[in-house]
Amino acid sequence: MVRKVAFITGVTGQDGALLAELLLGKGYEVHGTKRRSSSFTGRVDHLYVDPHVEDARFFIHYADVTDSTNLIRLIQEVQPTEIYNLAAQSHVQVSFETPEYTANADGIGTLRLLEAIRILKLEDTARFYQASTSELYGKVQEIPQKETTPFYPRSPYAAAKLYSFWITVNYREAYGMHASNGILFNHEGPTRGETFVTRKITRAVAAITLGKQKRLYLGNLDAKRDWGNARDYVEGMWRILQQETPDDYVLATGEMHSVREFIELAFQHVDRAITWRGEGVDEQGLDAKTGEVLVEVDPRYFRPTEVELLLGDPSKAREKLGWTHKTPFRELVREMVASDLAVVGQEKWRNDA
Ligand code: NDP
Ligand code: GDR
Repeated sequence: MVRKVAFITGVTGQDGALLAELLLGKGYEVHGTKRRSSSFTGRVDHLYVDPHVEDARFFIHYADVTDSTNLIRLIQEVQPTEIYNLAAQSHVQVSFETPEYTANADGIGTLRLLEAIRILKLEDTARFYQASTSELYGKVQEIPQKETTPFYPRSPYAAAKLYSFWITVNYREAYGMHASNGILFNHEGPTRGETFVTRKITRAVAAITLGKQKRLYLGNLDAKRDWGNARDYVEGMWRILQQETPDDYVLATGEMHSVREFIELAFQHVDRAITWRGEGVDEQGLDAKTGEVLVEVDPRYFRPTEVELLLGDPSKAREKLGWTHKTPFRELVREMVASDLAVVGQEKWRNDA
């Protein structure tokens, strides 16, 4: 039988947990990394089984992508056939506050993993996936954005990921590694981190509906993104590594919406229509019936350099990988609002009790 052993850095993140679940379903043995400091492991708790159980196939190891020796030791121990590098300081705005750390984890972290493969002479047995991003496109050069569109990073996060993109290409060309980049556009879901804009909105809509919050403060409402469902995207990551030849692929929906549209749709799911008043920093979103201010712009959420719009062309992934996104935008928003109504409802119930 062919050995199928996956090593996932950042398994406690949104994508890591969904990917682990997908691969376990496909019969893989899955090894994921978490940090000693990870305070939140809720996304993988349901996958965990006591490693003493005979048929356990999911294992968690402590690791940090800023620590080469622990990566080398772990990869030597696990001897993975597929390595998915998802670990990153993944928040664009936070990268302006912690640029050096972000470069270390999101840039050099990738180099450390590629070097581990080389040092351990696993070039012929281990395939490597790098979590590249639509943020690489940054300042608009072409719409829609595809594999051949020039990059123009607009944040320390994107600049670090640019290094990772190219070092992955370089190790593929220099050492014949099966190393690929997935250039993924924004993908979301009920387990998305709470400070990313979609989850911030759906949590707030739930909290406002349940009387736990009065107002939602946001930054740039004009930003436009190509938002897909994370569940669909982890399937694409896996498909990328099943190809005979390593390559780079855009995964996107090919549809774009503004932050403002996301807000309107999220409130629609709780039967509230929003009207807009003012402009720029003075813009407010009002309940169309009562006039109550539900959304307000707070400049603290503006970024020093913004990525105004991202729209992906996933044709190559469709043709070569047979991959397409499956979740309509409206359905994604509905699923996130419904999930947050349940989550916030439970929190309220516990607090009240
Ligand atoms: P999350 O922020 O949800 O998860 C990131 C994971 O990386 C967490 O498990 C985190 O652990 C871990 N991590 C952070 N720093 C380190 C470190 N120094 N060493 C080891 N682990 C670390 O991100 P997503 O799941 O959304 O994204 C996964 C990857 O895909 C990231 O690399 C992201 O940049 C990239 N990406 C994401 C897109 C998206 O729309 N979601 C789109 C394109 C790319 P901890 O809990 O300890 O912080
Ligand atoms: P992004 O996602 O920067 O695209 O990076 P995020 O959800 O943080 O921002 C999307 C857009 O919304 C605007 N925005 C706000 N953003 C946040 N977080 N909070 C706010 O209050 C707010 N108000 C408006 C932003 O300015 C931006 O234009 C995500 C991450 O997952 C990256 O790791 C990944 O690489 C890219 O997606 C693709």
